[in-house]
Amino acid sequence: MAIVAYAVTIAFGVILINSEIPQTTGLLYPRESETREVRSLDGIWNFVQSDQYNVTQGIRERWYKDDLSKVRKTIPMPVPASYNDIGEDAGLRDHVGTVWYDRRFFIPKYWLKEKRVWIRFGSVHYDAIVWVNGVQVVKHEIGHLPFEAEISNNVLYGKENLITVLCDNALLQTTIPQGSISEKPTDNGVTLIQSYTFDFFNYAGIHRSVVLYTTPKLYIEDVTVKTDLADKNGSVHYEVKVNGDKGNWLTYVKVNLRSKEGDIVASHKSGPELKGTLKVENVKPWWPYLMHPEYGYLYNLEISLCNDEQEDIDIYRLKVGIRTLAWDKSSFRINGEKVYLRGFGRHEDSDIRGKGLDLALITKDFNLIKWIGANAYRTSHYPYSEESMQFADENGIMIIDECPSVDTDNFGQALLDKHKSSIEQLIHRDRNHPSVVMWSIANEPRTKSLSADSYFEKVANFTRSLDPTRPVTAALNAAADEDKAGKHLDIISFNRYNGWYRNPGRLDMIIRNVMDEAKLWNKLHNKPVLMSEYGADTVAGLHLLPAFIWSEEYQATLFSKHFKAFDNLRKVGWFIGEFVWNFADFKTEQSYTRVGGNKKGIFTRNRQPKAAAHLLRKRYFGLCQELNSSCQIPSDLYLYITEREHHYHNHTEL
Ligand code: BDP
Repeated sequence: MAIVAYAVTIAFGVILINSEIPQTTGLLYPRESETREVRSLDGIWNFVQSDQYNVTQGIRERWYKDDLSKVRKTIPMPVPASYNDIGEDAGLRDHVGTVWYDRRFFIPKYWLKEKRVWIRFGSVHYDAIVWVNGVQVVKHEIGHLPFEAEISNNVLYGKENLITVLCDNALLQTTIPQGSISEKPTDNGVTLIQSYTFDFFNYAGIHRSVVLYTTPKLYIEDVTVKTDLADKNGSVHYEVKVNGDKGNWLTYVKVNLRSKEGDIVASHKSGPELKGTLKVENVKPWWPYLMHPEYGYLYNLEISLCNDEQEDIDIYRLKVGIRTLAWDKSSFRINGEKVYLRGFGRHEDSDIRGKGLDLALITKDFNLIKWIGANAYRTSHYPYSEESMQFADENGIMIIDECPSVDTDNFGQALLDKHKSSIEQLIHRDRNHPSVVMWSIANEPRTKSLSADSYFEKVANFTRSLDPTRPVTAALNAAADEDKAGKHLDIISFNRYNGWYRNPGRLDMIIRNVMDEAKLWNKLHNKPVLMSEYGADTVAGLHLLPAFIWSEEYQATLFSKHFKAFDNLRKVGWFIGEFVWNFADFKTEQSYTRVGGNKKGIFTRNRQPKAAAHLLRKRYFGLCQELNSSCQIPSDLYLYITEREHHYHNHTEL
């Protein structure tokens, strides 16, 4: 936004806790209830690109005061979707700077009398200003995170209301993630080029759903849930915040916890402090996929706001998984049992829609994750949609939840504030999800300098201060003995491309290198270690024997070398997980190292398996069978896995 020179974002619904970091309030996932309505504004909007050398023109000329079509020729643009791949024009794909969206909507009369009306965006990348009927209602910076505004006083009955959104994709040295913009001569004059070091396409636009929703005038603004387990008993500690005029009445909440079947298993009536604990006998804990026959068990927490005069002033429901997390120098435990994480780094990415929310894609991806026997993934390199977090809860998939900091460098106060803000917003959004088992505060930050040392100390401590119930990690890639951030983390994650960027073609150097590096990280920090990225670009259908880089054979062999290293490391105790890079092929900026994008997926971009996917499936179900007594393996894998088991127990060399 430096081009546009917008002021620091302090969105509606955000107050300052100290001079730097805004504290998010509200933003509960919009759910219908007896007291709330949700209306989607998804669909086709009108869209205009600004002139890259005149990005403030629309603001100066107040394009938000009336339909965009009155000032410019608009094109239809789907919401949610990235705008980049919708057209046939490289100018749209590579646009740098601002774009405008608008559409109109009606509201029913009773909304104005009885309700508060809200507008909520699941995410707009990278930052946004929103006007309703020509009045600015919210500004928000940092993609992949939701924001909202109350618009009760901005909407009208008896007229089609206008909503206008300005979105800017410009990344600078003080944005999260960072980028830079430079001017380059072209055949026709000059142009602005956006550069960034991270390895995924800087898709932009209204990426997730836009909804109007209503709450009562006095409403449940926020709910925080923490859970505990002791023997067969579970506890759910809840805390509710309300907003609005309480009058002279004493306000309290009635809370019911319902089983999956809908039966009330615990109830509580709070005092005026609106918090309390529900005790659940014979609890069904939330377990990761394949760790228990009934994995991903969720209760339904039903909160009803009442006062002495009126019941059910507002009702909000939230799914709750009861589980505990614990970690020490050598293990990571869930419900007291050691966990070995097996999964992926991923991207929100697909053909045409880019990073736009796509429920068909999310559903397919979770089906593939379960097909392959994974139990975890990292939301590399930014927060994923709220809908996918709900899927993870339901399916028992553990999430390492990453903020949008990638390749962080040039550390300064402005960057630190924004980095902290991205973590604050992420934790606010995701703290109630049982699937979230770790916070990742960065991917491949440049951590060799002293300034990185104090920067990451602050970021890690800030994260812990907001949520001490989950460990803090970061996907590191500096050499272990040069890195200055690892000591501030609870769990060490490291990315390394043995046999690819390092010693390409040398499949015979992988096992030793992976083991040596993991051991060094552990020796230096005495903390659990996991490998958060390894892999090889692979063109689906390219077969070369003996294995040669870019072929399916090479990816599969590189994986099996890593598996051997991981099996050796698992025996020493503190090695707690393996994550393939990447789940699926994805789009990047143009470069001669990328054939139509990054091809390290084990699935193609349209989610078809490469040979390595079948191998990984055997690996992940094999691990499951070895580590979890209740693991059910698919019948087509039975023979292979029983043989592997036999092999594992008879070969114990380190
Ligand atoms: C790692 C990055 C990841 C890249 C990957 C690669 O964390 O974002 O996509 O390398 O180059 O360094 O494939």
